[in-house]
Amino acid sequence: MRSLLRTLCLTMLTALSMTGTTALAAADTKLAPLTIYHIEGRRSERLVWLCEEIGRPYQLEYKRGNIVGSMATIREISPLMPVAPTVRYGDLVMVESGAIIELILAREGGQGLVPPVDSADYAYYLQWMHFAEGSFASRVIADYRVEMLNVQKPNLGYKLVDSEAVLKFADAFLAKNPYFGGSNFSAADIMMLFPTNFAAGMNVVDLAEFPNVATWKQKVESRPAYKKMLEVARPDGLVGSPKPLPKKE
Ligand SMILES: N[C@@H](CCC(=O)N[C@@H](CS)C(=O)NCC(=O)O)C(=O)O
Repeated sequence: MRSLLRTLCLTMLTALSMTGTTALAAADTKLAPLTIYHIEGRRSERLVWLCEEIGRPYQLEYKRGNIVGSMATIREISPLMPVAPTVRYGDLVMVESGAIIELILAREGGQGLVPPVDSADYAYYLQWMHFAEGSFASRVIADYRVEMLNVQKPNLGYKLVDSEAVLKFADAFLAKNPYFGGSNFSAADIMMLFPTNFAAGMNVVDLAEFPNVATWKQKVESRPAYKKMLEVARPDGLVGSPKPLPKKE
């Protein structure tokens, strides 16, 4: 029974690890091989989405429905900093989604996902590329954890770092610009979606209060490359997500 299960798992894994390469058959042989070590619903989805946007071949490694197993694989590749995403890009093993995206786009040509360097949009692009992790994800995740403690021990009155101010800032930008990179869809949008979805999905904020962000989210999630990402990197929907906060009154 155990060996049957192992064979089944190996077959599934082989199928999964082939997904990206199969989807993008017209591989450019000059490109360094890229393996994305992934966990469903996590930041590694950014890289799958990026590759689907630019038609860049990749190999996707994860154990479907098995977050612990996917993390164990990542730990083998990056024992000192086991996080999703970890990638193997040519001979390099690398973490930090924004840096990986910037490296791929810089080495392989912006592929339409980076505004021209001398444009006003380029400054916005850089701001939101870095804001996504530097301010947005860090504040939202801090607020999620603090609010969880407040739910468990209401009398301690832990203070939040104010995710709503972050969303207000993003919403005001999107009132004047269709995308975080200014006029066009860019890698900054790919970076910004994860913390937006974490904030909304975990009930840290109510997206109904930020209509421009809500409209933008709908727009970027309807892109064919995003849908393809969901198909290959999240085939069973969200698995093993953290517990959402109670909904705000
Ligand atoms: N700033 C990093 C964050 C990476 C990160 O923390 N990833 C999460 C998943 S979304 C993770 O692997 N967490 C597991 C852990 O920290 O043990 C990035 O953007 O790549």
